[in-house]
Amino acid sequence: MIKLYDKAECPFCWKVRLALKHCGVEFAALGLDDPANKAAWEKLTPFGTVPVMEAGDIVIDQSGIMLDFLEDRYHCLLPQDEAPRVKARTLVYYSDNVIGRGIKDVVFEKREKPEAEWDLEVIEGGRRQWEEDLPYLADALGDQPYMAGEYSMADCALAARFGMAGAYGLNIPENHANLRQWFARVVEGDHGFRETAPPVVLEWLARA
Ligand SMILES: N[C@@H](CCC(=O)N[C@@H](CS)C(=O)NCC(=O)O)C(=O)O
Repeated sequence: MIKLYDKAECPFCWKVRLALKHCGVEFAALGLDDPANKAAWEKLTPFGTVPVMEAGDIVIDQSGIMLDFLEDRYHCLLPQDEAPRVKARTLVYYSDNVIGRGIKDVVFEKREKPEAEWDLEVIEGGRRQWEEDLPYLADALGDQPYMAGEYSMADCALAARFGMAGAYGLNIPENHANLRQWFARVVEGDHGFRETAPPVVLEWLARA
């Protein structure tokens, strides 16, 4: 059984949980709030980050390499043709390095402080950044059902980011109807979204 040292709200971790689910791989998510898990995790990574995956003798401490590992082993995360494979990987990169920046500002501001102490300028700046980073994704998606045509690692990565965005008050503006439909498809489809979501996202979905 694969072990995944993780944190519920970490988007890199959620991306991997979604990928494992999609590939039909059984795994144990080991939260670092348990001191035994934390001690085991510390020995496995020089980076000090989550997620860390243990698959038998194989230890992986970068989420992108975990996706590649699952794809290599199970052929479950990328389309067959070359162009959509490149596109899926490019969108994972965008998810890891670009779309998260506005979301992170908002999440950190809201999560770490009581509402009375929120810096509204930081939150507004994060919202603006989020909205500036969306058109690239709307163009990439176009009228396809999923980011690279069929469901792929790109959808796993972006579903986690959009889930966290929604839970912390960042909506998909109405002018991006295709992104709204894509997100609804990911949440409501058989993709393990709810089963792998952190509590804050489930609470948001229950309210919405
Ligand atoms: N390049 C790493 C980035 C992972 C990462 O930044 N994880 C964050 C949590 S979302 C982390 O562990 N930060 C340090 C910490 O939480 O102490 C990967 O893709 O796995």
